[in-house]
Amino acid sequence: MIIKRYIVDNMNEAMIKIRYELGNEAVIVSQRKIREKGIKGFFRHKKYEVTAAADDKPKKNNEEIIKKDELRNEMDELKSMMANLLSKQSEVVDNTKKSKGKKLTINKKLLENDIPDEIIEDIYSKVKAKGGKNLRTNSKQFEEEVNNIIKNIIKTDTGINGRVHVLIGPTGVGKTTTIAKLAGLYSLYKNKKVGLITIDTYRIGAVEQLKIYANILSAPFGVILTVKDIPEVMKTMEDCDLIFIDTTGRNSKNAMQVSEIRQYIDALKPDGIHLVLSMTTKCKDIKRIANDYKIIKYTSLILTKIDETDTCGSILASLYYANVPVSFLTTGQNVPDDIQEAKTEKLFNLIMGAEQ
Ligand SMILES: Nc1nc2c(ncn2[C@@H]2O[C@H](COP(=O)(O)OP(=O)(O)OP(=O)(O)O)[C@@H](O)[C@H]2O)c(=O)[nH]1
Ligand SMILES: [Mg+2]
Repeated sequence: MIIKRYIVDNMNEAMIKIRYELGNEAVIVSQRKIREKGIKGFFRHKKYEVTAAADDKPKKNNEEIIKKDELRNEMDELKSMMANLLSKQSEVVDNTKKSKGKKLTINKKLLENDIPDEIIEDIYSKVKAKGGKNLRTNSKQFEEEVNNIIKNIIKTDTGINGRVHVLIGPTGVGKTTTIAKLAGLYSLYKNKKVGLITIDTYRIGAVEQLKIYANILSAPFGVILTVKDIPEVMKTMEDCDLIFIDTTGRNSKNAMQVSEIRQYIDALKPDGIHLVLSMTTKCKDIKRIANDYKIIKYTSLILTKIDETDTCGSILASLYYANVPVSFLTTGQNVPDDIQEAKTEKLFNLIMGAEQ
């Protein structure tokens, strides 16, 4: 409450001042006639002392009040316009979120399975090139087109064609174990006479490792120390239907080591050169390995350690970057059971995370 005292000549003046300073709502609390003190005051007009009161802050004048009211109205209008705009905007955001959510269904599947962005982009541009330009990425049709393109990338080979097969690849991916599995599969289940050879004399114990499997299977076994040994060792295997040759695991970044393997392969002239890749390898590394090993013209892929990974984007990456069919998958350490011929449907399900 504000209380203010005015000394005025008349009540009219008092009302103007009070309205101006305290606003329309102000009330006059008291009024009385007064004279100024002293002799001078005796000869002057009487004055009025008016006391007025108003609530809180003084409302200066009508004009200001009107302006304030106008401002308030404008503010209210603006507020309701903003609210309108915001609700429309959030509708748009909601719709975008919803469509993104749907769009993510196929995109999410690809990303969740660690399929490299580069491959996803290529698949999407292929869908568009095939006439899917106007397809929404969240539509069923778009998803079907993506699936078809992935199935087209997947190529499988019926396995072992021809007589002599070499397994190559990075260190520790499972080359020797896979040779033992293949030898077991073909000798025990397919009644083939299988011979085993190793040219891996680099790693301690590597010869022994394969020799043990050869002994278990009663398969002929040979060791190639130099390129010159090849004809002689191959002669000892003349009666074999199938010959599997193990090689030293090589870091593909070392071009010298890779070309050393190539010298042996050029001399061996095998029917199949199988690049063994572990599916626990990062897709970026798969790309590099697949490219580095291209100087040895590998004819197929053997994908190992499928059991050790939850995401099989590495399968698609291997197929995409190597551009040769997959012949076998290995799914564990058990010799010879944990191996199977590659089948498109199985690979597709693994890539899309529908199968573990
Ligand atoms: N979980 C799992 N382990 C595997 C698979 N294949 C091989 N291994 C294991 O991987 C390890 C390496 O296997 P090796 O056969 O010696 O690999 P490599 O490629 O011959 O190795 P280097 O000769 O040293 O280059 C062994 O412990 C195998 O039992 C598989 O499919 N799944
Ligand atoms: Mg080995």
